[in-house]
Amino acid sequence: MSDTDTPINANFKPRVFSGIQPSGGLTLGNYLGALKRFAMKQDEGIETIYCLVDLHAVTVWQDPEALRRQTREAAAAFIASGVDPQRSILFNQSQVGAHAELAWLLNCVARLGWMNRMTQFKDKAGKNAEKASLGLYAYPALMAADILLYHATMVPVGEDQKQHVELTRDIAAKFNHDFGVEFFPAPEPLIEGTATRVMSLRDGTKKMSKSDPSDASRINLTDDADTIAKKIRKATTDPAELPSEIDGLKDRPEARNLVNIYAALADMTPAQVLGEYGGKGFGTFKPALAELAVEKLAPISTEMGRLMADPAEIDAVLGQGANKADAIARPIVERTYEIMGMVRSR
Ligand code: AQP
Repeated sequence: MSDTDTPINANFKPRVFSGIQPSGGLTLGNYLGALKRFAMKQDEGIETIYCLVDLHAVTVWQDPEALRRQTREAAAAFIASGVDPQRSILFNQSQVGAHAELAWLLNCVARLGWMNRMTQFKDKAGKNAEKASLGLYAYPALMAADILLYHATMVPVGEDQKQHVELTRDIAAKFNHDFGVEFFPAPEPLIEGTATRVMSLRDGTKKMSKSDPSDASRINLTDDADTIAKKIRKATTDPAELPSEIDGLKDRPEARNLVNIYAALADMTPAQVLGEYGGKGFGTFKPALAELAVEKLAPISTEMGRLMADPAEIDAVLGQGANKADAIARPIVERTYEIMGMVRSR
């Protein structure tokens, strides 16, 4: 590779990168906060790169067979949600070795003080941080590598990932400063829409999460119509009617969550939803939400089922995506080695 292949002081072209951990079945939160928006970015004609971040998933223990199945299922969820592997690059992280390589280099740029401020580590490690894996602690530096490896400029994420994208900007800036280059861009977190933080159906103060021990807390993309309707019917709510104005949702996290979910699924604003349902009780609103959720999610779960019937085809898609990702990533990691002073002679 010559020094000129990946120029320093490049003008960075718009490029989207984002990922999802295949650490369980994907949820409505992943769909509204990530997948739906991933497909929209692709449809806007921007170059889009999407990754099933299996190296992130193993920062907590994963059953190997389950991880393989979940990775294929997550790939099916991407495709069923409108991510087209012909127009977006779709692959799983471990098939492109440059992710782990750049992560190591960036581990040496990131500062311990920065990592100590990451709230996701504190949340996930809990009271037993001494027993957490070193990988869980270094997770944000691997995420920085995922993004910077493609010189991505935009990262669509849910609210919970904002701090990690900001850390990525700090790591990029420090690298550029330390080596006197303009090699890495400062990627922007894209946190848009009404569903940037979908909450648990059992507790409106907790994020809906695929690893929540309670299955009733979330809607899985593989849930059938009856299960979706039942979970919405049983969702925790207060006894009051829905207000007519947004202000009336303050201090009512569960009601706000269901209104936001409705708005995001129907492509409406929460104010429009309240315009329709203000003054009505949950006895009316929940069945309407259940019907809407089934209408939007059933085609996705049906398509996922169809795709999952042919795992070899999913693996082929991921392999082709990995080749395309590698073609972008390899020159960038090679250039990073060179900038840092490592001899590259083969
Ligand atoms: N509840 C949510 N609301 C909105 N967006 C969400 N995302 C996740 N949950 C919600 C967004 O989905 C993308 C992928 O996230 P991830 O699976 O890589 O990790 P996570 O954020 O830690 O999601 P989970 O479901 O909570 O995973 P586990 O339980 O394995 O830790 C991100 O853009 C995220 O913001």
